[in-house]
Amino acid sequence: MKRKAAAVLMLILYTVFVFAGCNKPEEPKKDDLIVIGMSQVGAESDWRQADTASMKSVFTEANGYRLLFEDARQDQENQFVAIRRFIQQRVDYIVVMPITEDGWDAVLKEAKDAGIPVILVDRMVNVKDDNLITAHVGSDFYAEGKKATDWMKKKYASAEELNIVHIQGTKGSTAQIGRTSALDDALKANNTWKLQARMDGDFTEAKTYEVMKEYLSNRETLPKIDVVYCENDNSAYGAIKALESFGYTCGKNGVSIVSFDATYNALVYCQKGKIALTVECNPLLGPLVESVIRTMEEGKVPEKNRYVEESAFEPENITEDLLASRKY
Ligand code: GZL
Repeated sequence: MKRKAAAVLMLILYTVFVFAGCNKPEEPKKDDLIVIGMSQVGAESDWRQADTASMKSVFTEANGYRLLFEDARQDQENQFVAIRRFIQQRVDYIVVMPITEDGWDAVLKEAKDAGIPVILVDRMVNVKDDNLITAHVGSDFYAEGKKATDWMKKKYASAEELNIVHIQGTKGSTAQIGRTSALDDALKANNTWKLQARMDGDFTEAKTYEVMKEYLSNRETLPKIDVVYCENDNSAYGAIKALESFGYTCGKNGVSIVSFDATYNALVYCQKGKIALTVECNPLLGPLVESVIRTMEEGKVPEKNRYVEESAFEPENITEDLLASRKY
C-alpha cells in the first residue's frame, strides 16, 4: 500500500512540476523583440538622468524590447543622425526627446516615408504636418509656470515692488518656452513686478553659476533681488551658489528661489528653506511611452497627447516620508 501511495504522490508532484514549468512566461525570442530607436537629449540635469533611467527600466529584452539608445549630448544634429540611423536599421518605433522645437520637418518626414511611427517624449516639436508625430507624452510647461507665478502672486500680494531675475532653460525647448511664457504673462498682469534680468542657464548648474556670477559682479549698482525664477532645479543650484558667494541669503528672509522639476535634491534644498518653491515635472515617462506602443501593437490608435499629473512643493510640505517616497 505504502509503495502505491508513494507512487501516486510522485505522480502528483511530477505533474505539478511539469505544469508549473509550462506556466513560466516564455522569454520572447530574440527575433520577436520590438525594436525601439530612442534619441535622448543628453544628461544635462538630474531630471534628464531620471527620464533615461525610466526608459531603460521599461524597454528591456525581458519585457520584449530591443532598445537602441542614443545620447545626443544636447546637440540636435546628433539627434538627426541617430534618427536616420534608426531608419536604416528599420526599427519598429522611433522615440525622440527633442532638444528644441524647430528644424524637425525633414527628418520626421523621412521616418514617416519609411513607415516608422514617431513618439515624442517630454518636449514638443514645431512641424507643419502634425501627422509626422504619432503621439506625445510629457508635461504642460505653461501650466507648470502658471503654478509658480500664482505662488509668487500670493506670496508677494502686498509687495509694493517685486524684483525678478529670470534664468531660462535651453533656448527654444518647449520647457523653456512654456515656463517663460507663463512668467511673461504674469509680468504683464502685475504692474508691480519688475524683470531686472533674463539670462540663459541652459538647464545646467555650471552655466547658471557662470551667468549669475557675471550679473552679480556689479552688485553695488544692482537693484534688490526678491525672486530668482530658475527654469529647472540644476539652474537653481547654480544660482544659489552664485548668490551665496556674493553674500546673499536664499530663503525666508532673503531671495526666494523658484524652481522646476522637484527632483530629490531640490526637495532637500526646499526642506532646508533654500528653495522657496519647486514645481514638479515628472520624468518617469517610460511606462506612458510603453502604453502608447502596446496600444499600437494591438492595432489601436493611441491618444495624440498624454500629459502627466504634477504637483508643487514648499518647505512646509516636505516631510521625511515624502522624501523617502520619491522615485527620482
Ligand atoms: C522638462 C525637461 C527639462 C527639465 C530639465 O520636461 O525638458 O529638461 O525641466 C531638463 O531639468 O534638462
